[in-house]
Amino acid sequence: MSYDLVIKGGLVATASDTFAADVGIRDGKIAAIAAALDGGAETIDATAKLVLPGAIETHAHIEQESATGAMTADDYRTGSISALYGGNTSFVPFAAQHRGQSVTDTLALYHERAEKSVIDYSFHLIVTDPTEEILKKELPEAFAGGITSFKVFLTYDKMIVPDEAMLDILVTAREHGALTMVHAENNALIKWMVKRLVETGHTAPKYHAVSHPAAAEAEAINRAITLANFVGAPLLIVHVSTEEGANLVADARRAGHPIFGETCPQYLFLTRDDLDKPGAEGAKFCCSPPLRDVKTQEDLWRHLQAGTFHLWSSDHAPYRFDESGKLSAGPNPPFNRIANGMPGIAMRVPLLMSEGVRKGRLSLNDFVALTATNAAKLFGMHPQKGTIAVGADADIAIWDPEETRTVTAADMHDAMDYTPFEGMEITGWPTTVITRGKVALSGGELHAEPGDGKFIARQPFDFTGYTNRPFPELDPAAFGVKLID
Ligand code: DUC
Ligand code: ZN
Ligand code: ZN
Repeated sequence: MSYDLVIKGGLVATASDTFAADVGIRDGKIAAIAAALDGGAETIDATAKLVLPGAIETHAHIEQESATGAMTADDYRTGSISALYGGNTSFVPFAAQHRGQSVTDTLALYHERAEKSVIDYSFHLIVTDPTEEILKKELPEAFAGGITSFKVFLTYDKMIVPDEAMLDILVTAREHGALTMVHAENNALIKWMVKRLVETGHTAPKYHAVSHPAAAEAEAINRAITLANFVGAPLLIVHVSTEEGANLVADARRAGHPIFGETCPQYLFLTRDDLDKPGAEGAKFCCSPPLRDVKTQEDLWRHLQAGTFHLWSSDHAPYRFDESGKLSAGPNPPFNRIANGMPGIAMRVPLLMSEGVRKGRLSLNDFVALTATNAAKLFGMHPQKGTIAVGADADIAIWDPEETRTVTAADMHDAMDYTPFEGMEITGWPTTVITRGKVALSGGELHAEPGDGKFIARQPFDFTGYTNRPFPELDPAAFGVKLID
């Protein structure tokens, strides 16, 4: 047999197995996995390296306008390049529908923006305006076009979806096999806190954390799960930042509901003390939900180890530390006028390798699940993406588990002027990244071109293993009334 490329001598790991093998690639696909393969037009020596599925980033804000008009610093070129340097071979950023906009037009705009991506991509829709037309026509059309997930917000005045509309959205999603993602924080509680803090002159960045209490997250997660379970719809709670929130996700899973959780590196490696840096520096660490404390870091590690979270995502939301981003309201902005979010798309996977796998907190297989396989399964891309198997896309990251580097902003290869992880010493880095059989990155050199990335039309949510039964009030067999399809 002949191959375009053979990766020789590495230790291959999937979400279930770790084994020494050569991997043969032909026409952009994995064609063979065997103890020894010859016949490669090109060969990569992976001795003492890990050969892993390319990671899949499923929470990133790229070339996205916020509801207040702020544009992220990264576009699809820089965002995808930075992702590649962090071992990612595909990503699923958001396409944000703002109020009054059509979903169809929004998607067309993001399809155009994403043409310069160097890695494969899809989008989650952000839905802020679920009109009848959108629920009945535009969302089903989007799902049919391979956009099988979307995000709603239970907070922010310009984004918030009331509970009744949330039920409409969940039912539409369930009917069409789409996965709803939710930003779960109680809007009223946050606004009540912000008002009191600002009125009393407490406006430094550190009060951002005070204004978004753990209770706000717990209440909204509980509500979102209750609504989803009521109609039997799958739900992903994104960026869970508290023990209370993680416990709610774990309880729902234990009860057999299709409820999923995601957490992010910032909640395990940073704390609210970072918001208290001198001057406006704390603005760099303003994100929502906010950074918490050391105990919460330990709680979230425990939940990560226990399998509560399916996803480990960056929530890359890059706003520069200048007037285009964090300082748009002036050099010393009040905490409630600082763009929410921080960059991290290049660091998500190396942080988990270093602090998770290398420090013995997670197995290599759990690492693969959290960074690639679970995302591919949850978002309808498996087995094309997210694993090393014959027939899958040859999306592979070769890692040197021994390489140690100190994190610097320049090494992120993004359009940002800081990284919140500056100065951390990280062991384990991707050295070669292969996208659909092409060496896109090797030895720090980029070989990918804008346009190399292609759109991934995703499959519907897979309900296998979940009962998917709504509450009895919606079951025609129980009360003789048919209220949903
Ligand atoms: N939610 C996100 O998911 N990212 C950035 C800000 C936010 O509110
Ligand atoms: Zn969010
Ligand atoms: Zn986000």
